[in-house]
Amino acid sequence: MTDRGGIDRRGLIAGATILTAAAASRAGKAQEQPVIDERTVLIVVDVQNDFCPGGSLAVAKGDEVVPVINALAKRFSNIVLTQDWHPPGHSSFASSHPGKKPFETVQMSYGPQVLWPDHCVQGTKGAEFHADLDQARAQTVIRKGYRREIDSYSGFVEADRRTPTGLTGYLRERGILRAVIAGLATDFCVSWTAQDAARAGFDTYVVEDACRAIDLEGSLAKAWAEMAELDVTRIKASDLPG
Ligand code: VGL
Ligand code: ZN
Repeated sequence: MTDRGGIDRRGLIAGATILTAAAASRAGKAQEQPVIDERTVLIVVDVQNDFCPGGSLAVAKGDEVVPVINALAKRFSNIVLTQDWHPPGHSSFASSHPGKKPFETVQMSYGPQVLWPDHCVQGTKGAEFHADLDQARAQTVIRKGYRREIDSYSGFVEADRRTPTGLTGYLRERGILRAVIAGLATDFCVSWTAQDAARAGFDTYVVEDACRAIDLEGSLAKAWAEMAELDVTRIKASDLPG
């Protein structure tokens, strides 16, 4: 790895007087590939029509992740999908805030919230998974963002940072130790999901070429920096063991 996380970690090692085994193992992790076994899950984030070209919140080249993820998924025995799933009039929609436009930020009870075009409305075509995404071997779908007043970028904890989706419990109960994450969008739902996976104690990897970003005012660089801070490892699909 040549990313910022790797450099930071080496800097930390150089400056440390005592390096614990746990810190050493974390420090080395950026060089590693995840073990893919029955204790590893692939989390496929929000590969839905509205985030693909032609959708209401289209991520540039969002559809390009589909063949990469389909190929990746063949190597995993555990696959979970997340699905952005908003009621009409959701509080993250600019249309719910008179005078506000998409991509402006407002203050919500839980903090700042970017306003979006209406997207992924429950039961609509835009909320469906991309038609070419292989769903057959997915074991569960975690829907999120279904409470009108709370958004949820993360597949684990909603934007109030309190309300769990149930995914942590589901994965823990199944004995999962490692999460490999891909999908849309790198700087919002993928990043938040990866950060929460790491916080929940899963060894967490993001497959950068199996993701595409929105990149709003530096959000992509910020997302990678925040993920690195939490020891999320940035990998490429070709880094994964065959
Ligand atoms: C997402 C903005 C709003 C995402 C979801 O999937 O990254 N972004 N809702
Ligand atoms: Zn959304």
